[in-house]
Amino acid sequence: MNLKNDRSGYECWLRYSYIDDDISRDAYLKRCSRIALIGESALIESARAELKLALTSMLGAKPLEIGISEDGPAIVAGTFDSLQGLGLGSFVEAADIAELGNEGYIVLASEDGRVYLLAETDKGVLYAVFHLIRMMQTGEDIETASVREFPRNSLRMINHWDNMDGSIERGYAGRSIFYRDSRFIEDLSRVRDYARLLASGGINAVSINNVNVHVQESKLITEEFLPDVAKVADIFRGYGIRLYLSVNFASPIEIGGLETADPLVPEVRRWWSGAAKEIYRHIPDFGGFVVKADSEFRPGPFTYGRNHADGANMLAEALEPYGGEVIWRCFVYNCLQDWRDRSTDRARAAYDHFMPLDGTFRDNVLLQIKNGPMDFQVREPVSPLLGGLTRTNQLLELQITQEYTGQQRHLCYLVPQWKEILEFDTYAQGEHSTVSEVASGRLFGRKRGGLAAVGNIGDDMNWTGHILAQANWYGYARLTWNPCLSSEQISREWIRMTFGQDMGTEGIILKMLSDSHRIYEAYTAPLGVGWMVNPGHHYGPNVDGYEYSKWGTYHYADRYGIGVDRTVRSGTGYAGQYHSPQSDLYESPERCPDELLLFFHHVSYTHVLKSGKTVIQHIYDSHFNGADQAVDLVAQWDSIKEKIDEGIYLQVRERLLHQAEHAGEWRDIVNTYFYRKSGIADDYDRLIY
Ligand code: GCV
Repeated sequence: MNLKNDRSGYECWLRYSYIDDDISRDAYLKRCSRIALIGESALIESARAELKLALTSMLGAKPLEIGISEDGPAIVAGTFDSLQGLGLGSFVEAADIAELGNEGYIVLASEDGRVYLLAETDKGVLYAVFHLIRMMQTGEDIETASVREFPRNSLRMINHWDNMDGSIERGYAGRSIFYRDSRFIEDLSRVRDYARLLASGGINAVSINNVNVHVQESKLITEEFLPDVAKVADIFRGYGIRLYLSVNFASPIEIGGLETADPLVPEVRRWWSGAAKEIYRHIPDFGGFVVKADSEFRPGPFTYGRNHADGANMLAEALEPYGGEVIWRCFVYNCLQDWRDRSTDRARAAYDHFMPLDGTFRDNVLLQIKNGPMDFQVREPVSPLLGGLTRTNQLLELQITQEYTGQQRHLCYLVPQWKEILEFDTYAQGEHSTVSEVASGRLFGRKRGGLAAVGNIGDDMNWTGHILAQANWYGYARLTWNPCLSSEQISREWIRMTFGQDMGTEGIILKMLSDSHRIYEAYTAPLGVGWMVNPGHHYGPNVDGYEYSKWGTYHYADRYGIGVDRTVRSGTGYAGQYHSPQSDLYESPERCPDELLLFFHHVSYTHVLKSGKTVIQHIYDSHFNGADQAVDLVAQWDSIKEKIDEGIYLQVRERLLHQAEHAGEWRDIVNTYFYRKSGIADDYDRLIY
């Protein structure tokens, strides 16, 4: 792959375009035409290769490698230990070093013309290299650089839902970059580029197979595939990323030949210990297991009358001697519900299952909790389990792949949604108990914690299908490192790194990204009710698609009104799973935020929202406006046509045109459905069928 000349979008935000502006380029050249990297690890090699690639490409001259003892301007990179002789003590205090931890770093411009990239570990040095490159890509001044950075989350993970036949569950950008025809792909160069992109944003963990672990994938932990898994792990290791595997809870039966997978049976425990030993023989720094158990027909401890702590702890015990961990998913609910049964509420399920187990999990278990109680809808409340649990390690699960948010055919920038989630106050320990503090582990003084998200990449040349969906991938990575970054800052970085530094272009793309989630929400399911999609593949409007199904996802629309009563007073009681004052807010139809009204309440179409509109008029207005705004996205993109490489311009345009048309379909189907149900006309007499 010739990265430099490629205009397909393959390079993503590591495009390293030549810096045209002479003044900036000269300023960078002054300090960056010579480099000295100390150390010999794979991580340092990655740092060296990246620095050379970036500098050569951006500055138009290959940097000269010099020895550490040579004087004069240069980039000097290494660990504090390796650079000890350089007398850095004056600007690096021992206390600073401790705070940086083993992934943090310093980027420091000194008076002698050098830029120091310093860290406790080689991994930190690699992150510092990516930071310096980003500064140059975004036009920052490095003359006065004085940066101290460390990640706010210890685990910063991407989950792949890739199957070994090459398919990707909920994948919208081609086939797997890891597997084809039930084997590993031999040429792993794409995996290396993937690792570079991940490391540049600070991702430090990946699981490489679907949580729905089928027959072939169950064998990933066996001798048949471990040598291949180890090769992938080697590549990731060079970029500071630990590899995890999703495992099948019934493995002792399915690949071990035992008669049971009961977690309390000694033979089963021995089997898992043996499996762990074998894995670590191949991959000494193996991260651990991701487990979907007793969920959507996957096997789990319930079969044996055991609970999730029994299951998770058994696996944790097997991994513990090697430093591995178990990431146990909380997406557990009854997926065989009878739609006639109004007393069961899927939204309650995770909390009901896991709260009684709080404090019973081993220290190397993390419970992975989806951001909402249902399933990655465009709007859901935050899961009350986040901040409900206080004595258990937690990991927030997000979805980068756009299963319910337009499947990478619609533009839907998710960083604003993720920011809202991270900033949500759980009140678990009074005010300011944000999800961000809960997930990192800080709120409860826990060492483990962080974020995991389902990846959105495949083997499409541009990785994500929709090039603008690369912003979700980048944005997620940046938020794992620092959840305090604003959506705007992340967007601006991404735009500059991807499209260059033209202010006009930046302004337009920033607006498109920033508005896109609200636009998507406006023309799809209203007021937090969710689920009005075609069953199975989840694309396109179908208001009753899930209404009479077994999945527990209903809106209960009739001719009078719509919504799910989840109040304590008269409904399923779900609102009571939150700490006060959030529980009080959600309990009250008057105080509940408009955008979640139908998630918590069943109201009449004439109910007046805080906005002053009736529910029915809101549905009409938001669908008309949202669809109009989707059309306008095309015009906005067209306005910067001259500034964008033609190939990329056309790829995005094709998606935006589809989105505009499909938004019209959403508008017409949803509006028509509610007009026919309610019999209430639109105040503005617009066309409803
Ligand atoms: C991997 C949703 C998706 C499934 C997915 C599941 C999960 O139900 O539609 O494809 O399965 O979530 O998160 O386990």
